[in-house]
Amino acid sequence: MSLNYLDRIPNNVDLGANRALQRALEHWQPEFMGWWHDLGPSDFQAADVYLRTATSVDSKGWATYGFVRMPEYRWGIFLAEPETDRRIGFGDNFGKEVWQQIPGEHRSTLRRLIVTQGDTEPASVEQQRLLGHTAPSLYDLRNLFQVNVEEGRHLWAMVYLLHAYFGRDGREEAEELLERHSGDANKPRILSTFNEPIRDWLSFFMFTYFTDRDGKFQLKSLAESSFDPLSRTCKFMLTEEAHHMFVGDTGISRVIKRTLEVMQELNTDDPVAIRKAGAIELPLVQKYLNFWFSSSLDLFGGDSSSNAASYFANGLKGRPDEARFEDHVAAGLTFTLELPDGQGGVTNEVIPMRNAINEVTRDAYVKDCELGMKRWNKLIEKTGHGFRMTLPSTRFRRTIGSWANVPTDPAGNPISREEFDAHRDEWLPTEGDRAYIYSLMKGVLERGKMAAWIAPPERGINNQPIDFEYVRLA
Ligand code: BYC
Repeated sequence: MSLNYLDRIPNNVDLGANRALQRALEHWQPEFMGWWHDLGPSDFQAADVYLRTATSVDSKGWATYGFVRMPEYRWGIFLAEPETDRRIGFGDNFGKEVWQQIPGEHRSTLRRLIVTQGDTEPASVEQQRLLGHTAPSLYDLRNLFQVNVEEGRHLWAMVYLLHAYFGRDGREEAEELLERHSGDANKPRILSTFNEPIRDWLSFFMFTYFTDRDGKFQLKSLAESSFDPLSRTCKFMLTEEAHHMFVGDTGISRVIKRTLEVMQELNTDDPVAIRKAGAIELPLVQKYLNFWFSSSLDLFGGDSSSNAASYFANGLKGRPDEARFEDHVAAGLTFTLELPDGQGGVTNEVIPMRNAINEVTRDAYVKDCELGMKRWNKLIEKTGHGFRMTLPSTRFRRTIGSWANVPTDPAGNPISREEFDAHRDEWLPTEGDRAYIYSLMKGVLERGKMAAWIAPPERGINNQPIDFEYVRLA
């Protein structure tokens, strides 16, 4: 299924055959470009960036690399290949044919899910828009822009669905996706994490590790949808998403690696000495991790959710990798939640499995997050230092679900508000910590150079050397 790059909007959905849809999307295109210009990466629009562009939806060899100016990136509509005789994989309609059109009774719910997904994509670009100026190297600058253009493409993916399947309402929602803005007091983005500012690269790496990984799990759940165009759209988005998490994973590894080098050179783990040498002490990396992990956990919604139960029952949104479960109907199953008992303790509550789908997804996410800890701790272990990176408990610093606003320590033990406040600065970045991280953020945009707070990557992009001129500044 080849991608048509001759059309104004590249696509593999035979857009040219549906003139009305094509016209509507061509009308939205300049609005998107206006948004990109105003709220996309600040400056660098005239720079030539070594970007990958999708050329096929096959998982092998699906992209080419070349120098592109960001405004000339070909944002397009690409769906994974249709699966022959695909059947509904879960819920009350298990085994029936998937839908190529939306059943009327599910229209508003599906629209809401697609809008929520779509809203996060431009939000992340807005959050990251100033980072280019403080990139630690040209390699990192290129990765930032790769992530940004692809989040822009993911917005296109959702806007296509809105335009193609939701008529006038969908077109209005597509406009509003460009009208809400991250952190805007009057028109904020829908989900909490996407209104958090990202002013430094440590936060960027944490965001791409933890928040993009929520994206992975949400897309996996939506890829199970009975609404086949949504499923195919999300499948291809997942192919692109992998690089974003790679940026986070390797970014955090490189920060830790550099800190370990400094600790070895100075033979100390004294934060003052490490900061003096311009690196980031490991407990501070842990505080940033605590912040972004807990914020990203909220993105899975409440632990007991009737919304999630009805998405599942109706086949709109499943569990990630539904095939790995034995019972795809999950009607009689239960799940045991650990809840605060309101008196400083913990109590168990058994709820129907379908109501616990958000929790099941969150559990899978937490397991995936743990893989990074293992890798990073291996790096630390090798140098003989005793510090270990750990994921805080899923109860820690939550604002959504049963543990919302229940003070706990990072291990998840309920504590008093006073105790939490007394320890807060040990667990989460302080203003002073943020100011220190911010003081390190000075753009290093000379070819082959790297900021002192981060180690070089192990390899370059697409077999290019690390000191390749990944961005040719104008
Ligand atoms: N902030 O039943 P509940 C990505 C709302 S990231 C604010 O507990 P439900 C990306 C909820 O909307 C992936 N509000 O939860 C990453 C509901 O509101 P209403 C994005 C929140 O509905 C990096 C109420 O609380 N994709 O792709 O089961 C860069 C009660 O809801 C939050 C999706 O999220 C929150 N954190 O699940 C770029 C997939 N959490 O209805 C991109 C689509 C919950 O009472 N979205 N609420 O007004 C969904 O599947 C669901 O909407 C959620 C919530 C999983 C988010």
